[in-house]
Amino acid sequence: MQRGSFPWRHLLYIGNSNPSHPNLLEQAVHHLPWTMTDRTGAPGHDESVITKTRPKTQRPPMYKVLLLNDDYTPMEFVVHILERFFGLTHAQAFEIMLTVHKKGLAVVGVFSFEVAETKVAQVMDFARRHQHPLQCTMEKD
Ligand code: TYC
Repeated sequence: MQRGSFPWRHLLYIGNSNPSHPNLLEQAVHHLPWTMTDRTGAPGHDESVITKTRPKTQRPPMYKVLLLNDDYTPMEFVVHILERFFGLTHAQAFEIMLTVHKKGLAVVGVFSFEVAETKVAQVMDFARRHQHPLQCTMEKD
């Protein structure tokens, strides 16, 4: 684009960076003791202070949802709960139910606090409404 032939030629000129013809912006910057990003030598500048920041993102704490064994809740009821509230296939649900039955408890899933809390409440409420003593709890991962 020919810069000389437009009313906004000065803007174009400032933005142009031809090494053999330093543009207006470069010339102006050379008269400054520092730029906006380089404040070396500026009042208040202290080279002994570490100014680099490390962006630190924290992952939310996670919670295990545990299912406990008892002698009375029917196996198929537990399998149904695992399918319904934890999105497990019948085979996965059956396997976890058997683990609880044999070992006394099992981790059903790991979730954020709010999701774990909701799952525990759903299981406990469903079991209570069907008059089964099934217990479900959560603990920090
Ligand atoms: N132990 C129960 C029974 O023999 C089955 C059962 C499995 C109950 C898992 C609770 O979380 C449980 N009928």
